[in-house]
Formats: sequence, structure tokens, C-alpha cells
Amino acid sequence: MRVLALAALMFAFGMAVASAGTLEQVKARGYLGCGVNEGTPGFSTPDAKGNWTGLDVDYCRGIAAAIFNDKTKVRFTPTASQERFAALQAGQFEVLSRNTTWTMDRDVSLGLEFIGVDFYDGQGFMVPKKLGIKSALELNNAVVCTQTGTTTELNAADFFRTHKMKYKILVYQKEAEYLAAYDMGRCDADTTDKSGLYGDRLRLKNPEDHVVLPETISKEPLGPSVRQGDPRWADLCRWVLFALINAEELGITSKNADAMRNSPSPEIRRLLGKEGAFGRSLGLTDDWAYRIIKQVGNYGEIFERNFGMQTPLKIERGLNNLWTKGGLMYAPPIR
Ligand SMILES: N[C@@H](CCC(=O)N[C@@H](CS)C(=O)NCC(=O)O)C(=O)O
Repeated sequence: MRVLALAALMFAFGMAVASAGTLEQVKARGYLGCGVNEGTPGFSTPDAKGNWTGLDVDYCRGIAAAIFNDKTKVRFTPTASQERFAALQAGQFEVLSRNTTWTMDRDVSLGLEFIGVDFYDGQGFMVPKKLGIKSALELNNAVVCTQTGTTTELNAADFFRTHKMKYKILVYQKEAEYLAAYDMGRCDADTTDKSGLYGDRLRLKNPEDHVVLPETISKEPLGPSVRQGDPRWADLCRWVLFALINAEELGITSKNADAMRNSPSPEIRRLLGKEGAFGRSLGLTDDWAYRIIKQVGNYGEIFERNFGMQTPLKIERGLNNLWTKGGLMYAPPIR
């Protein structure tokens, strides 16, 4: 009898633990844990006071705005390429938002779940102009520098093999290390995601002495991921991303979000929580997306603020434009 009672107790306890999902834990703790990189312009960079900015940062701020109605309720943990997935698994944060490429192996073998794409990128090469190289196909026998634990290393191997060219790769643990090696002339080329190359160039002694070659040698769909096993949390994170993209498509911005709440458009009304009960189904309030857009802006605002023509990076929207404007940004509808 006692054994049975104990078993029943353990079962009830197990249920209680299982039902305290990630959202409940985050709510109880009072902030979101967000894994970012250690400082890549456009994605995540801390200023002297420790304030973080960037696309990856803004995405996590969007989740915090949806949950807490306060975009500042996030704690950022910088992680190097090599350690990011283990850090997510170890519970150091609930969302990995760190210019991370969605690949099959990462998705199916590492116990994590990609929730979407927030930046369509591709790998390229940067070389000193003085080498006179115009194409990546002229890189035979080059020494290339990059960071370890990345798709970059693997794509470089594929590229040189495919084109029957020889190369030597120097891999470093930290971005600052490979960049310093490149700047000192230890390697002929820097290779990483093109967005990363533009960020790298800004940090060289003489940025104008370097050129990004035209070739894009891989697909790098970058996006956030979460631990596998809590589908409600994955849904929440996925719909925060979709809300940002849908808001841009519907013309809702941080500036007009209040006025838009009076819009007669059913799609706008659903997104802003004036019709339906979409927030509740995520464990949030129905104005969840309004909070995100009001506090963080829509996807286009976030892109422009962090990568656009007013920033030192000056990256075109390109593939990251909305599907209605020739890009790939397309979010399922809220209904
Ligand atoms: N998208 C690639 C590369 C991501 C990556 O880690 N890039 C480096 C070079 S731009 C980086 O972000 N370094 C910054 C850091 O380690 O904090 C991947 O997911 O493997």
C-alpha cells in the first residue's frame, strides 16, 4: 500500500515537473536567457556599458516584450561558435540567437530545434586588394583564416575540393583571433558568412584596403534555436519571428502600432490582438504581437537599424526582403 502511495506521489511530482515548461520557468525567473555571439556587428554587440544591440539581440527582446511587456527583461550570454550548442543544452539560456546556420545535422543530431530563418546569408571570401584577386576561383594555394566550430570550415573544404584547388586553413577559437591573424597578413583570405565579412572589414586597421569577392559559396540560413522537448516554447519563439515578418508585410511599425489597433483590416486586428485569442493559445496575452512591434519594431525596422544603409555595414535587403518585394521573408498567416 505504502509502495503504491509512494509511486502515486512520484508520478504526481513527475507530472508537476513536466508541466512546468520553459515559458513558466522564464516567467517565474523574471527574464529570458538569450545566447548571442561575442560581438559581430549587426547581430550582437555590447557597448561600453554592456548594452547589447543587433538583430539577434532584438529578436530576444521581442520575446521578452511578448512575455513581460518589457523588452529589457533579457540576459545575454555571449558564446563562441564552438560552445554555443552545448551551452543551450546545458540550460545556460532558453534561446540561442547567434548567427547560426540551420543545417540538417545540427537540427536532427544535437537535440535542438530551429525555429525559422531571420537572416538569409551565404559564405564568401575577403582578400587584401593588393593581392589583385577578383574571384574566389583565383584562390588556389591560398591560406584562409576562419573560426572553428562553424559551417564555414566545412564549406571551405567543399569549395576547394569541388574546384580542385589546394588551400591551407587556419582555424581559431575566437573571431578576434582570426581577424587579427588576417590583419597581420598570416592568411591570404578571411572566409565566413558574407554578413560577417562586412562586419570583419569594419574592424580591420584599413578597411578600404580589403575587398569581399563576388562569389557566394554556400547557403547560410541563419536563425534562432531552442532545446528540443518543449513544443509550446518552440511555438512561442517561432510565432515571435513570424509576428515580426507579418507586421512588416501589413505595414505595422513601432511608430504606428497604436493607431493600427483601430484599423478595420481583419489581418491587422488579429495580429494586434483586437480580434481572436491568439496570444492566449501561446500562454501570453492577446496583445503579445502589439507589444513586440511597439517596443522592438517590425522585421524591416530591425534589419534597417542593424544592417541598413544608415549603419556602417550598409547591407542591402536582398534575400532578406519580404516575399512581396523579391525576397524570401515569408511568414504563415495569423488566423
Ligand atoms: N553561420 C555560421 C558561422 C557562425 C559564426 O560563428 N561566425 C563567426 C564568425 S562571423 C562568429 O560569429 N564569431 C563571433 C563569436 O564567436 O562570438 C555557423 O552557424 O556556423
